Amino acid sequence: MDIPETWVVIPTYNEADNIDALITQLLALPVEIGVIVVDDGSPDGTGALVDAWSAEQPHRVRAVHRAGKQGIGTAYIAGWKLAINELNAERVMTMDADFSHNPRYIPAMLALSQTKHVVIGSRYVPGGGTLNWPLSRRLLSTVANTVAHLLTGLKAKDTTAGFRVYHRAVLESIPLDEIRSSGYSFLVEMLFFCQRRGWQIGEVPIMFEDRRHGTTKISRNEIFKGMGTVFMLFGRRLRRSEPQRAPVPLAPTN
Ligand SMILES: Nc1nc2c(ncn2[C@@H]2O[C@H](COP(=O)(O)OP(=O)(O)O)[C@@H](O)[C@H]2O)c(=O)[nH]1
Ligand SMILES: [Mg+2]
Repeated sequence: MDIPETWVVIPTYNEADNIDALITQLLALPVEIGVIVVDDGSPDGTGALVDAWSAEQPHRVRAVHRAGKQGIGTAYIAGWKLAINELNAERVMTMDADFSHNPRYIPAMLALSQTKHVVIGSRYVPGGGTLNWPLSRRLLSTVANTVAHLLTGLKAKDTTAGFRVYHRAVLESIPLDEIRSSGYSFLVEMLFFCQRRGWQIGEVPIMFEDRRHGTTKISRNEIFKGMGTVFMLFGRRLRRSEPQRAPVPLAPTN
C-alpha cells in the first residue's frame, strides 16, 4: 500500500464528537491524503478513537499523543515533524477538527498548491466568508486580521486561518523551534516567516462554519498573547531582523 504524499495535521483537544466523522470524510476525498491527529491527552477520549483508526489503517492515519494541553502551535510542529521526517510527505496541510474547515475545499487547495508554495483556505477573499459565527467572533477576527496586516505587512487576506497547505520545502526552510508562539498566534508568526522568505502564498475562498459540537478552546489569554505576537513581529519588521528574501520562483516540486 502506497503512503500518501500529502498529510493533513489536525490538532485536537476534546474532539471526540467530531473526529470519527472527520476522518471518514477525509479518507473518502477524491485526492489521496493521510491524516495525522495530534491529541493533547483529551479527557474525552479523542486519542483512543484515533488509535483505533491507525491500528486499522496505519498507512493513512497516525496519532501523536502529548501529555496535557500544550497549545495548537506546538501541536502543528509535532505533526509536521512526523510528516516530514518519517512519512516523507511532499505537502503538509493543517486544519481544525470541528468542521469549521470543511474537507470539501481540500481538492481546490491542493490544486492551487501546484503553483503556490503555501495555500490558505481563506474567509476574506471573494467567495469566502463565515457561517453562524457570532458577531463577537466576527469582530475579533476582523480586528485581528486588520491589525496583523498593518503591523506585520502580511499580504494574505486571511492571516489567522488554520486551514493551510505547505510544501515540504517551506517547512524545511523555517526554524520551527524558534517560533515563539505556542497558541493561536503561531499562525500569524508562521505566515510572517513564509512571506519574508519569499515563498509564494495563494488563497482559496472557503465558507468557515462555526464548530458543530463542543466548545471553543480560544481564551482571553490567547487573544492578549496574539496581540503581543503581532507587536513582536512589527518590531522584527522594523529592525529588519528577519530579512525579506527575493520571491522564490514558482518551480513546483511535482
Ligand atoms: N493538540 C491541541 N489541539 C488544540 C489545542 N487547542 C485547540 N486545539 C484544537 O485546535 C483546533 C481549533 O480550536 P477551536 O477550539 O476550534 O478554536 P476556534 O475555532 O478558533 O474557536 C481544534 O481542532 C481544537 O481541538 C491544544 O492546546 N492542543
Ligand atoms: Mg473551531
